[in-house]
Amino acid sequence: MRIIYSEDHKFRDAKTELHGGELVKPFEGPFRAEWILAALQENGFSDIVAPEAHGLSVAGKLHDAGYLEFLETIWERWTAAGFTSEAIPISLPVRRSYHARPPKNIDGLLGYYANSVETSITDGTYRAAVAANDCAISAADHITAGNRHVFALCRPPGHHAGIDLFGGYCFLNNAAIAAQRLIDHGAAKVAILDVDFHHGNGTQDITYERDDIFFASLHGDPDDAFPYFWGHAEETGKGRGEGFNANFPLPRNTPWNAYRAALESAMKRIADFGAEALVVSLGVDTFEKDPISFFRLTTPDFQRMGAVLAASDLPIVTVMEGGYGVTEIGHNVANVLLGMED
Ligand code: SP5
Ligand code: ZN
Repeated sequence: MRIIYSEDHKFRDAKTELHGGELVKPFEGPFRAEWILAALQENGFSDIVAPEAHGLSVAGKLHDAGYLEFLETIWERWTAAGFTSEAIPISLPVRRSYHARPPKNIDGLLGYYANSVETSITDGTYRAAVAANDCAISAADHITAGNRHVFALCRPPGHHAGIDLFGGYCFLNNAAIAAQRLIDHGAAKVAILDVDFHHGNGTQDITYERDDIFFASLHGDPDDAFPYFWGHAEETGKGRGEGFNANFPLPRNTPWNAYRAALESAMKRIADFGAEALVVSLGVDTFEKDPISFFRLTTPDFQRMGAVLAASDLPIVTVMEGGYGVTEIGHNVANVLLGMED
C-alpha cells in the first residue's frame, strides 16, 4: 500500500493544551507521526512518498474564505497584538449570539472561529495543516490513478475542522478534502466513514447538506464524550443532504464485537448509497489504552477492522486522525492497513 507522508507535520508542535483546568503538554504532537511511521516501516510498508503541493485549491471549496485567511494570518496577528504565548480562544459565540460576525479584534476572531478551546494555535500550525491537506489530496490522486488502497499519514488531524471552525486538534478537514478531490476527478458518489473515537463533527458540518458525500461516524456517545454537541443518531442530514448522514454513538467500554456490529451497519449504509470510493477517517483512539477515550479495542482488533473495510471492495483513501499516548498507536494503524491488504 502506498503511504503519503510529509515531514512538514513537525511544524505543528504546540507546547500547550488546556486540559482539566491546566495547560499541559498536548496529546497531539509530532511524536505521533513518528511512532506511526516507524511501525509502518517495521511492518514492511516501504512505498512512502511525499505529497505534491496543492495549497488551498481544494480546501477553498469546503471551508469559508474568511476562516482560511484567519488560519493563514492568526499567528502573525496574535503576536503583533503583543501576546507572547500560544493563541487560545477565550470567548465564543454561543446560544443567542444572534448577531455573531467575525470581529476585527484578534482575540474575538480567535473565539469566533473556534469550536473548542483545548487547541492552541502556534507558529507553524498553518504550514503543517496545509501539508496534511496536501497528503490527503495526493492520496486521492493516487486512487484516481488506479491504486486500490492509499494511506495519507496526515498530521495535524482534520475531522473536527468545520466549514469555519477549528478545534479538537484540527484546522483543515483532510478527509473532506480527499472526498472533494475524488469528486473533482470524476467520482459521482463518495462515502466518508469516520472510525475515530470522537464524532467527526467538522466533516459532518461540511457534508451535512450534500447528497454526493455520504458521511457515517462511529464514536463515543456525545452525552459522555467530546465533542459533546454533535454526533447524535437523530442527525441525519439537511435539505438535499437529508438521509446522507449516519451517526452511531456507542457507550463506554464498547468492545470489538459491539463495535463490529455498528461498523457493519455503517458499511451496509455506504453500499446502499452506491459509493464509488471510500474515505476512511482513521483514528486509533478507540484503543483500550487510549488516554482520552473509552472504547476497548485491542491491537488485533484493528486488523479485523481493516478486513471489514476492505470487504466493501471499494477503493479506499485512509486519512490519519486521532490516537494518543502510547506507542501501540503505530501498530494499531499498521494493523488496519494490513487487514485491508489480506
Ligand atoms: C482528532 C481527535 O481525536 N481530537 C480529539 C480532541 C479531544 N479534545 C478534548 C479531549 C477531552 C478529553 N477529556 C477526557 C479526559 C479523560 N481523562
Ligand atoms: Zn479522536
